[in-house]
Amino acid sequence: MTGLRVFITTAVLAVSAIATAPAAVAHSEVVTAYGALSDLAPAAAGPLDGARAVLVMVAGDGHTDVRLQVQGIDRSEAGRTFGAHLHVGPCVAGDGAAAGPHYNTDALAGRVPPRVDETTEVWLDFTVTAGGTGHAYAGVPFVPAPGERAIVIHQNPTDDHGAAGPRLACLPVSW
Ligand SMILES: [Cu+2]
Repeated sequence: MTGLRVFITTAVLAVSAIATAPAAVAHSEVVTAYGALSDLAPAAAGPLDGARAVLVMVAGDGHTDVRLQVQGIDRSEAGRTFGAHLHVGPCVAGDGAAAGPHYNTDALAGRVPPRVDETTEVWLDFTVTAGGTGHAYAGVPFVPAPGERAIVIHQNPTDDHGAAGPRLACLPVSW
């Protein structure tokens, strides 16, 4: 847990730096979420069973830095990459569909067709380390609107169309 505490402290320090900077950043906000992942595929044992995660989002001036740290992943999965994204809906154990589609700024703005990439969505794919952890960072040119939302972790890496296969687990994030 020490690593997780350091992670959060770093985010808080970053915000302190923003707060003391000249008025360039009028508003900044930090959102954190942490805890055990909820299982979205409970019918079978999975590589993320028992895993935990920390999410930190630091938003300001139309930009958001998002960091995800996962620990407790089955170490036999070292080297595997999981897709992960911010979804619009809530994280409900056993109900992957509840999380809804990706949080996509174009889709939410009604743009047709929406662009699906790392500038309109929050993609947080991570590759499992030998120690059973995963780390991801996304810097996006928007500030996600508040809501009851979910970070969904998928079976596969995210492809060019934003698809990453079945939903395995999620972390709730509300602000
Ligand atoms: Cu997703």
